[in-house]
Amino acid sequence: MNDTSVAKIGELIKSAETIVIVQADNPDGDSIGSALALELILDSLGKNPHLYCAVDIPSYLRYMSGWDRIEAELPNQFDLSIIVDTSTPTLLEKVKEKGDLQKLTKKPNIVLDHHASVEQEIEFATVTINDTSVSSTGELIFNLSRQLDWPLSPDAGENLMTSILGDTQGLSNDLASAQTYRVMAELVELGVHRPKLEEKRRLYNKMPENIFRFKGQLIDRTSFELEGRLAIVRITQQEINNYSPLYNPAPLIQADMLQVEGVAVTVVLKTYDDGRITGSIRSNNGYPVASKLAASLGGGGHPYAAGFKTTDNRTFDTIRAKILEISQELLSSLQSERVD
Ligand SMILES: [Mn+2]
Repeated sequence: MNDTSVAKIGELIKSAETIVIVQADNPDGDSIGSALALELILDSLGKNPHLYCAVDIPSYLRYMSGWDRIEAELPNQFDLSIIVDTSTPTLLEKVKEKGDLQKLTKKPNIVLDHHASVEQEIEFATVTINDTSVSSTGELIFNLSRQLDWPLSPDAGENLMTSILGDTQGLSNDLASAQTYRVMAELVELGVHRPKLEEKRRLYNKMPENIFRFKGQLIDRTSFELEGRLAIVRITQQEINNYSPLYNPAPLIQADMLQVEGVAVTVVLKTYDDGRITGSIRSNNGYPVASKLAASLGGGGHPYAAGFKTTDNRTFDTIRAKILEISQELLSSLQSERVD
């Protein structure tokens, strides 16, 4: 994080009153935790924060208090916007469709992110911090709050902890650095109670019986390719309609796919009637190929967690074949690196 950008962020916020906090089209634990923490911080700085997300907040994230303050409309007037957890315009398509992106470009804008592979930057941003050394946007905001002397209440701390735990899968993946643990320790000192947070999340993540049975169907349909190194499953529009409002289908199955012996990479594909296909990619430790695989389909992300979306009407079979081909290449080049 360079000092000039940090100072600039401090100034932009100081001179603004109404500030819109924008989540991209793929709200996850980090995105919502960062947004809610920023809202509390800005509020205590005497600002008038406004939470915005163009898509519905998935139900599995609704255990977070404050989620219901997130609106799909921009306020009539605002002075500044802050985009959290994305630095690519491809994840702001819904914002654009609603005509809101145009409005954002007319005012100063701050982008706070931590994603390594970005194929295209948000051009209208006044300041961008894309810090790949932190686990999550939540950790980035914690660092900013220390540097800029922002007040951090236990509630804001709880949101930041949710961000960190979300992106590090409970401090279990490579994104959790020594520094991340230090930040976690400081959050605990601030008064955040992790067991309570965990309990809240678990309670909310309980599934209805039909979701449990749907999980069985997905397990049944998962196919194992490339000698068992790639696990892939498809979710149809009908299933998205039936089950997505109740439970996010990819997290329902993907962790279990990764637990199958021999599996290196997993892909959960959602196919929509309008031709769109989205893919959630997760890979096991030692196989940092997720972002590269996503990039080959126009997406991006982290080495172990990435995603993509196609809108050019390529068929499911075409996308599937491409995934097999690229995964094969990426995995065999990993193997040859090791031999060398
Ligand atoms: Mn993130």
